[in-house]
Formats: sequence, C-alpha cells, structure tokens
Amino acid sequence: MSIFKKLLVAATLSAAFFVHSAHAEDIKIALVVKSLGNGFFDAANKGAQEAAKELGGVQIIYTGPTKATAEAQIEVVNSLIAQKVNAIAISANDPDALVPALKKAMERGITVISWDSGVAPEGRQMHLNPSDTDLIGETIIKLAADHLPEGGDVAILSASSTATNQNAWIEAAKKVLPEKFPKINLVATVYGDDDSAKSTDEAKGLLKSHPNLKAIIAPTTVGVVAAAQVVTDENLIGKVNVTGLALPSEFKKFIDNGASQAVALWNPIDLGYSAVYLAHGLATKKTEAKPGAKLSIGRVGEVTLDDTNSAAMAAPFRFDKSNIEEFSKIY
Ligand code: RAM
Repeated sequence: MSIFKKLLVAATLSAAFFVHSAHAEDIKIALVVKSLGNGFFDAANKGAQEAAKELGGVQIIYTGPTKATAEAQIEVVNSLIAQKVNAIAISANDPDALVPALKKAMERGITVISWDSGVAPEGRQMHLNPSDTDLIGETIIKLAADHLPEGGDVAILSASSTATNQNAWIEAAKKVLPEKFPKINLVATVYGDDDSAKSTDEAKGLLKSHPNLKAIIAPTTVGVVAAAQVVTDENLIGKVNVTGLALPSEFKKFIDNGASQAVALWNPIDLGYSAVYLAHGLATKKTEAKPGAKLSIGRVGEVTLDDTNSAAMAAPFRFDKSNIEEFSKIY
C-alpha cells in the first residue's frame, strides 16, 4: 500500500471512529417519573424515545422510584448527578422537597426541567404543564356533573398528598365548585399515592363512609382504574359513576362495562416527547428558559413561558363510548 493510500485508510478509519465515538458523547437526558410501573409514564417514555431518535445523539435514561415519594426521587436525582447526565426532566412527587437536590444538579451544570408534576421555580429552569391547570380542575368536576343533573355527593381519590399536579387541579376544582356547580357536594378528598392497592383501599373506604356517594373523581390514571374496579366488584355500576383522568388503554373496559360514563386526558406520548425536546434545547444551549420565551416542541408545535417559566400544552380530550376504542390503541 502506498503511503498515500495508508494515510487515506487511516483518515477514513479515524473519521469512522469519530462518528462512532460521537455516540459515546450522546446527550444523556434522564426522564424521571413519579414511580415506575405506571402506564401513563410508560406512554410518556414512548414519546421521549421518539424525540431522542428525531433529535439524534440523545440517550434517554427512563428512571424513577418504585414508590411515588419525594425521598425516593431524591435518591434517583443524586445518582443521576453522580452519573453526570446532561439533563434531568422530572415529574415531581413534591414541589419543595426536591429543590435542594435539583439545585445541586443545576450547580453542576445539569439542565433541570419539570414536566407533568412541577417543582418550585428555584428547583428547575422551566416547567411543562400538559394543559392549563384551571381547565383541568374544571374538567374533572364537569365530567361528574354532566351525569348528575340533580347534583349530589362526590369525592376525590387523588394520587399522593404532596403531588404538585393533582393538588393544583384539586384546588382549581374547588374554586369553580360553588359558582359553576352549586349542586355538586364534595364530601371528601383521599390519597391513594398512585399505588393500586392503596387506591383500592381508599376507594372502598369512600364508599363505606359515604353511602350516598354519586361519583368518585380520580385525577390520576392509577386511582381511576382502582376506583372503577372497586365499583365494578361491589356491584355499584349505575349507582356510582367513576371519572377523572384515565389512560384509554387501561380504562376502556370500565367505559365498556358502564362503571364510568366518560373520562379525560391529554396525549402522554406528546408530553414525554415535548419534555425531551425542551430539555435538549436547554442542554445544548440552543434555547434559553426565560419569561416570554417561545420554545419549539418539534412536531407538537411551540410553547410560551410565563412569568414563572411555566408553559402549558393543549386542552385535554374527553373519552366516552364513542371514541375510547380508537384512543385505547394509541395510549
Ligand atoms: C398519574 C400520575 C400523573 C398524572 C396522571 C393523570 O399517572 O399521577 O402525574 O398526570 O395520573
């Protein structure tokens, strides 16, 4: 081989090596969820993987604790700091408890955003809400009220008592109750911690303590399935309507059997996709999180940050007998 050819081969090899080693330099984005084993977050991860593929040179670390607690999430965050990830996109189990750990991450140059369930502004660069908080609050009450023309007792079965997103929706719901839904009587709010067994026990407890209950509103995809199963098992279909926020693929059977008339949700795949898109823009310094900034979320469009660097995506969809089959095939 001539010297020239040898050099050419060496150059080609090193170019190939360079291309290959770029993979080792992938931007690592951790998608931290409230807890693993939740179908809603698995769907968000699908969107995250899609965004990673589209953006190129991105590795998604899909992680979270087994139980939906802030303490367990702090451990996850600390281990991600040790792994030197480039970005953390977290759905938080508590708005404040995670702030010190996330601040530490930012001090080390890690991009931090929250999505789905937020952390306080000092613990992240921006927050992505799936939809407008007031709209979700009103939607979950309306879903119950639509089937209670005479009004009646309803109760809320939430996720954990510290979950930022559910607490904000419940607060928004309580705000609209007196004026817009005067005949709806909210008798209790209980917490199932996004754990099936605990949610089942809490749903049973509600039915026992409130024999006149007309609806259980669960603004959590885990709680709503547990409540609908309890209503089914206790032969209360037609007496107690279960509603709230549900993943169509997990909930279709309860629309089919009549335990629920209708539920709502946004597209969790688009949410995970958008969270990764935003984290990537900030981590690569292509974008900056500041009030008024318009940030691209790829095929989903664009969001605008408010004064607290929060943004909201689209209105939730309503699922009932007419459309749940179609959506259950997607998420
Ligand atoms: C559960 C989680 C999640 C919430 C959905 C609606 O999966 O609590 O944070 O957004 O329900």
